[in-house]
Amino acid sequence: MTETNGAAARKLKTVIVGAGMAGILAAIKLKQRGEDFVVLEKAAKIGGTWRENRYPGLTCDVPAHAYTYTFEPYAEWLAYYATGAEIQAYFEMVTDKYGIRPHIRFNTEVTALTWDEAAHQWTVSVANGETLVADAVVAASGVLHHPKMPDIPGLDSFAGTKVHSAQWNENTPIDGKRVGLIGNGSTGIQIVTAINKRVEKLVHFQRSPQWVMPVPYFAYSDEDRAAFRADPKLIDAIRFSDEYLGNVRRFTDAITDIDGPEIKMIEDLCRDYFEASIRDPELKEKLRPNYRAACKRLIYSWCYYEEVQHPAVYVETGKIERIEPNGVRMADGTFHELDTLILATGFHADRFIRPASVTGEGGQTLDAAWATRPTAYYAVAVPGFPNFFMLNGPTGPVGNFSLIDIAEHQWGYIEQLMDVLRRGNAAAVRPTAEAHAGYEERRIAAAKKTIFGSGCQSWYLDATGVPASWPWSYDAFVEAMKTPKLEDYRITA
Ligand code: NA7
Repeated sequence: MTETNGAAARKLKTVIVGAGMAGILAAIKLKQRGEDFVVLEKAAKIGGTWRENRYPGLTCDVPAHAYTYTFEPYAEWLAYYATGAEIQAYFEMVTDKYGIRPHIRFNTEVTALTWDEAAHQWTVSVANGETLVADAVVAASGVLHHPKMPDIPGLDSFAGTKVHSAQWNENTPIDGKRVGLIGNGSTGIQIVTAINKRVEKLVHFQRSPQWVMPVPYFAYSDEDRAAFRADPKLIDAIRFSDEYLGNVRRFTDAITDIDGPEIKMIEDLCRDYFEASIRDPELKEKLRPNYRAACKRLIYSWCYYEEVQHPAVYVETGKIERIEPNGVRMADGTFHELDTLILATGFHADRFIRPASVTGEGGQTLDAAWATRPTAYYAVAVPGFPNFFMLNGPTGPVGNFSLIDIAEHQWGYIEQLMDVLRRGNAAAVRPTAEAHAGYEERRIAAAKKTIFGSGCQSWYLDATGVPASWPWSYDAFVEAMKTPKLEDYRITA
């Protein structure tokens, strides 16, 4: 380790990749420090996931007042859960309020990041052929943004309108149409609740049933909003309430202790809700999961079970044989004639900053480093890739809680690593291979024992079937993010 004390602090030049929730967070924090940074955004607008997803029914399943930056509470939410459009408006507002927009270069896709060993800097290549240099890179490129198309024969032969949920087009024919919907993760379920009364019929193709957690839903009145404006402590009272933060703690305890009382509580809630809600015995058997609640990401809903029982909805659980120009053919020969086919089939969750190519020390690539699985030391840094920091990167906490909160804690950790570069003569900081290997060994052993690894398919699993997430409690995460163990980092001048 290099002695870094004594020398003057320096300002860093940082490139932030992505102007979604995490990139805007990083930009605000760097701006407040008076640092030199630029945000490179491939699209023409900010917002990341909230810019891309515009399907009917889009709602964030984290209570609205908890899905905000801690430093920017928001009195204007219309209801306990916010729609995607409201959240997009929130991020637009914050971007302007903190003067971030002039720091964003839109329509600027990062294609390559290359560590320059001599200069101790990243060379950042963008799609128009230009290059920038940076002392540090913050990869805030999101997790779920590469739509996954289902591998069903004949998909391209469909002659009606076909759309992936994340590429929603406002003109998609829904009203009075025969609509097919493939996929029943959080997205597919929200779409059912939003379009069931608009269609002639909705065939919901369900490969695996889902557990649904009943949650409260209510609108905030003008008086509520006026009260929030007048006294932001009322907002804090929701955000830091036992109902939200207590639930987050109980939730991570439930995930990590699969024989404990918290997971039993979740299982009981889901089962009781299911048993009490579905009236038709045939539909009930179709919707009954055969794996444990919370193994797949839990569906939080206040209305799905009611809406799926609308007469226009048919839940099809047979095997899809192929897609034909006019509809979907099932293995038993049944044919569903359709005008519109919606693919709510999820995302390639293992991409992170890729397809941008990232080349670190000694010419090693992130693709090679991640040949087995995407991984990062405490989810933020990778051995061999100095001064490269990730927000919501691989192995971070995922679940039914706010990723803004997770990113804010990660930022606190990353700032301290950047402080190492700012102070003294340190030019490069990266975790040691040994520290990372030890972390991964502990993490994988623990992850296999979480509820995510209890026997179901989900986007939480990596290519080897191991849950790709933080496998310990929320409090353990907060504690780990408080201070990086610098002895686990190689710091060089
Ligand atoms: P998810 O949660 O990955 O769900 C994808 C759904 O699509 C799921 O029901 C899959 O069934 C289904 N699927 C995928 N491929 C196929 C094929 N080939 N045939 C039939 N069904 C298929 O994506 P979402 O967009 O709903 O949610 C992603 C996250 O966004 C969510 O967790 C929140 O964090 C926000 P399966 O269960 O694999 O049988």
